Amino acid sequence: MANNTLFPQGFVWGAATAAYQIEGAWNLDGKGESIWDAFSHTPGKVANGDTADVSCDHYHRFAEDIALMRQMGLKAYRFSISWPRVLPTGRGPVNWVGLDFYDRLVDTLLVAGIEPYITLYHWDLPQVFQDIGGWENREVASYFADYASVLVNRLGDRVRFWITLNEPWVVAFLGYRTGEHAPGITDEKRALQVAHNLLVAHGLAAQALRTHMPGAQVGIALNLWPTESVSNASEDIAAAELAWQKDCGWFLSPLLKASYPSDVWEKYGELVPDVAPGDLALISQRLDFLGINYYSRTVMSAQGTVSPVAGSQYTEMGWEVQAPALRRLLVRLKKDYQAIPLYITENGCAFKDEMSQDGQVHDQKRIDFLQQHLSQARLAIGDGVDLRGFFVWSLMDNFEWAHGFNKRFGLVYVDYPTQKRIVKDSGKWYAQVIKQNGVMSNCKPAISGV
Ligand code: GCO
Repeated sequence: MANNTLFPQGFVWGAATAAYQIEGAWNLDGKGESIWDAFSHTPGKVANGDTADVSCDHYHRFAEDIALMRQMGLKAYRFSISWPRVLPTGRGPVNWVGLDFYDRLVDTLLVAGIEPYITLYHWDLPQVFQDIGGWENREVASYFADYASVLVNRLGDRVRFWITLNEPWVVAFLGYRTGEHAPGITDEKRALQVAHNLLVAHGLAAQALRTHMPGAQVGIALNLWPTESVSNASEDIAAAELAWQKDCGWFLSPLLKASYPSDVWEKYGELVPDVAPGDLALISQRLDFLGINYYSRTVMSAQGTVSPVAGSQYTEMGWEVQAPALRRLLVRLKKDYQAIPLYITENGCAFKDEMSQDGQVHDQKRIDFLQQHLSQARLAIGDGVDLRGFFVWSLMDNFEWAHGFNKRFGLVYVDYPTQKRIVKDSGKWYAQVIKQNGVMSNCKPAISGV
């Protein structure tokens, strides 16, 4: 294998999941209701009426799932914690049974030689908070820091990596602008306030984590996608740049430059959020790493989004497959923002996976997808980007939010009626990548059938 396909020594190979998407046990052992429980139980909100009440039943099957991770040779596992499982009323008394679940999960990972990366918030806000305004209510940001303290006090002796929020863009804009996600509100002004309050919550939680665990590695995971101009015409380029600042710069700039992008701020006019004195200093405190969730790009002209892009392949989500844009994104981050270690905290794809006659899942398209993205990630490292790790979204098929169980992203196939897991060809391929610390064009499965 040529050296330039090898990754740096110690590169972190992982996979990611989120609590609501896999755990099930939505009302067991004292867990409180989350906004996603409430949302998925509301008719018409999720495709096919699906809910994640049971989902992959990971709450009961986590040991089996960790055994699969070990078989694939994962070095790290990124998962999220369900806030209402630990604090059923959001604050106040701890549900020890719920916290114990995460304690056992962490211990079982460590025994398997897998490093836990914890995400504190992957969208399942305690419903009791929604009743007092949810993320629009700034007090919730303080409660989030208290929740972070509970977790770091219990798990900080074993967990080094902490991700405060997953994709605040999605929380704010799909939750409050399009209403496609919980809590299903459609109001742009409120969405922008939520986006700001989330960043405040990030800042407060980062402080809390460091207070209780001085060595904590604290980061945030943003969904970032390059917005690229359809042509070299200056009006197309300007439209693409504005869109980038509006979606990605809106989070990157406060975090890494202590300010909101001024052009976008002006365009928003009276929609802009209330920002209290000191907020931007709080938000822009040191980050130990930035997590990037990369799935696709957008192509723009002065008239708007260009889609489909002629000649491009699309996933089941309707997202363009565009690995070279990942490299361009990483290089741009290095150029435009302060130097900071980066992780790809999510990358992956949904395709129509089926179990074949032979009982296996031959997902060659996913292998091709991951191979292309890893190759581009490796090229970015060659460009001087400080990329430390890569987490496939997702470890296993799961509840894909408003799409329900219709979209399969996993390295592991889940047969929901029986809860049987089958490592897909892509999972076997990934095991080989990990073993060799790099992508080879002829990677053979490192493990055979499960
Ligand atoms: C995301 C989400 C995941 C999704 C994945 C595919 O962070 O967007 O973390 O929950 O399932 O992105 O849409």
